[in-house]
Amino acid sequence: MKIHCGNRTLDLSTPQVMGILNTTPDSFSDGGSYYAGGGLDLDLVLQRAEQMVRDGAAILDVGGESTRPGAESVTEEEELARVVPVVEAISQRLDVVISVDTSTASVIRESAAVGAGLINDVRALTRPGALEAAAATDLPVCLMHMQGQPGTMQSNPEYTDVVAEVRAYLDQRLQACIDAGIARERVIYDPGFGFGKNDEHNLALLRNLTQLAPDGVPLLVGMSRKSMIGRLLDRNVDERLPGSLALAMLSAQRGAHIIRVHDVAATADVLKMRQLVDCA
Ligand code: YH5
Repeated sequence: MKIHCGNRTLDLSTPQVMGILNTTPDSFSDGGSYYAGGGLDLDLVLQRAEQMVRDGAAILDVGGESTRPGAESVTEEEELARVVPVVEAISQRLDVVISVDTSTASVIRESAAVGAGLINDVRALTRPGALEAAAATDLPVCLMHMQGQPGTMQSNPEYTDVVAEVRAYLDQRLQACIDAGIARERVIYDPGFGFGKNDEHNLALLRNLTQLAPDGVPLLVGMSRKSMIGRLLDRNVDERLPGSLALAMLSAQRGAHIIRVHDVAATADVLKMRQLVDCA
């Protein structure tokens, strides 16, 4: 399976690593922030981006909005200022697909104009103008499922059948994409681990990953360092690498095409080892 990301083609016949590049000033989960003095330090971001590419990331996911419960909401202007210069700088310097983690129409448009290769939206293009903006870019879109809103989604998530409900939502968003002129070949599904889900929900989604997307629609998963690992293993955020790697391997075994992680080198090793054993 191949997917066209602007001027680059991603080969998804083996699982690919997406490295997380957070440009929020409050980012606590990836062990650092790129803010110094009073602004975003582009050189620092570029160094980290370069390292992730050397470590084996096929995609870098640039995000300027924090979706964790309790996080400050970001204005459109602030999000543009955090994301667009980073996308532009990476696209001029590195050979990698740049994904933009955004729900905002203007960020979608302006990022695409400076070299983004993929739109990753945790709100599945439901914000006003987002669907139209994404359609106009010709780039692939990742549609993620979320129950509720970032601030409150973890208070008491409830499902009758989490796998069926997540699948039905993604199918409905796929149809909205098709109606807006986004070809089915451009769409990626993501069950949204931790977004309005308790541990049982997350585990049920992982166990049944293959049922979550129709044939030919790639699956992206993101569990790296998330709270589910913290709760299930009783680990602080800086102690979640082994759990994250286990989940990366398990998602690859269950058919994930793109794995979104903080620890690119370690994840790439795990996937390489799987490839050597299973896919020779
Ligand atoms: C995702 O799953 N997640 S942002 C809390 C953490 C660690 C990590 C407490 N954007 C996803 O990564 N996009 C985010 O520790 C995403 N899929 C897609 N497509 C949340 C995050 C995180 C939150």
